[in-house]
Amino acid sequence: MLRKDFLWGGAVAANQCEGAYLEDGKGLSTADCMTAGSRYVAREYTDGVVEGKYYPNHVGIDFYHRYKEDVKLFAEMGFKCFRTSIAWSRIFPNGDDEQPNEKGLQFYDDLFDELLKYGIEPVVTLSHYETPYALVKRYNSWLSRKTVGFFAKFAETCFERYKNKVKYWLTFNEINSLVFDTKMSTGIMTKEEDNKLFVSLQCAHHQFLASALAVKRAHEINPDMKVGMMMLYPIFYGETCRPEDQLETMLTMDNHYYFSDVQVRGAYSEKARRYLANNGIKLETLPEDDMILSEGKVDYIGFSYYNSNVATSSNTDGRQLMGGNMMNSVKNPYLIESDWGWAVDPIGLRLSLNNLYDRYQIPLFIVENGLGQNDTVLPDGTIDDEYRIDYLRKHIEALKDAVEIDGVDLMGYTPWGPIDLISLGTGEMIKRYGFIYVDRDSMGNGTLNRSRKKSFDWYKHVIETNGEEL
Ligand code: BGP
Repeated sequence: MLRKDFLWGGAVAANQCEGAYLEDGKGLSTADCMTAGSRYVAREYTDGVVEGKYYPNHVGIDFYHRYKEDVKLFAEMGFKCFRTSIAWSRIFPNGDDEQPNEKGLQFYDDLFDELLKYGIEPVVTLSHYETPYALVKRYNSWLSRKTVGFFAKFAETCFERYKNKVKYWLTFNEINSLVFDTKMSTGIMTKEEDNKLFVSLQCAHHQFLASALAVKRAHEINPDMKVGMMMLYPIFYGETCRPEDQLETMLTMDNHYYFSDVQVRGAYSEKARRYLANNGIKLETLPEDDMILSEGKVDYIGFSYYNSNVATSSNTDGRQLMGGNMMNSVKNPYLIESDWGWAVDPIGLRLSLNNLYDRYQIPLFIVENGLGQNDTVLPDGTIDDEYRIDYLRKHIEALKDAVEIDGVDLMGYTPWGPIDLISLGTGEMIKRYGFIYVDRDSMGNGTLNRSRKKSFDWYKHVIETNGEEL
């Protein structure tokens, strides 16, 4: 049985749904500078907002103005929690402002009040792939140690303001994505001549410090607050049982445990130190850093899981690859792929839960999972998304196995995008995850009206029965 207080809900990010990108004093963020793309065309990250280009996040799904209607629908499904993020540039428009923007703070007060009115616990990410754009221009974003201080102030402002409303926090969304996409989480565009590994790991070091300072401060402000780390868990299988493929699998995963080891254990592992030295990376640090990290260990691990990947020691030139959340790998012949090429693998979720729990022994929280697929609205207005139900049912079965058979301590499950929103990877609107359909296409046409899909009632029943009836 899942625990009685299991946190069923859904997860979004401010920049992918709120819109109102310059309203009520909000400053420009890195996410506001991402154009629309598709599965085949990469999103472009522009220097500020360029006229004539389409930026889907500027309107998102207009959650900023419609959140009451949306929260009501979440409540109707029986959500116990709702994960969203705070747009940093709503609170500190330039990131380095002296005073916070009151209207930004008020928006989240109102949103949290609305959730709490229905008994829905907010789960809040402080940084979900958006950095105030001014910090990128003025300080080179997370490469600068100054940004640690700016973030710490932002975090403290949020903890002080929402200490009686928000119990569950996450610091950096998918922090380990820094190893393969520095731009997404920092806004830094590396140049040919840059040492990319140094840039990403120096930014990571600063985010580790910022996260640790936030954890410590949160506990001082309200000891009941729980602050988690958030990682993309990219489980890898070796392509064959050749030892070389297994070694490749281990080395690939080491790149990701590099992050969770620091945030959970409060120190770089010996392996991480060797990795830095072997790659000739000398991080810029201060003597107090070890202490800061050790005092800011997280309370739980939040992670996203969508698909599994395959590691190989063979040459991949000319081979057909499969997609996945933020990365590609060689194909897994045993799995089917979604329309966007991501391998559907519920057992991979059970394995991921086991891997993380065996390694760290602290509570886990699946804060993202789901199937991105376009939906067809039938002539009578209904949407029969049985494929989404099927995906989620199998993943919930897998997480139950991890809890009931393997003994994993799991706090909750918040599938990604309970309401359709802008895709992070492609900027499309038609890559839909929701139980709630939003009438808008990838070019920005549509009424933005909301309607219930078939999965809406299904998920409601899952929550009602605490996952007993799927
Ligand atoms: C994760 C992000 C989310 C998100 C999700 C789905 O990496 O944390 O912000 O959107 O993946 O990815 P996509 O939107 O590309 O389908």
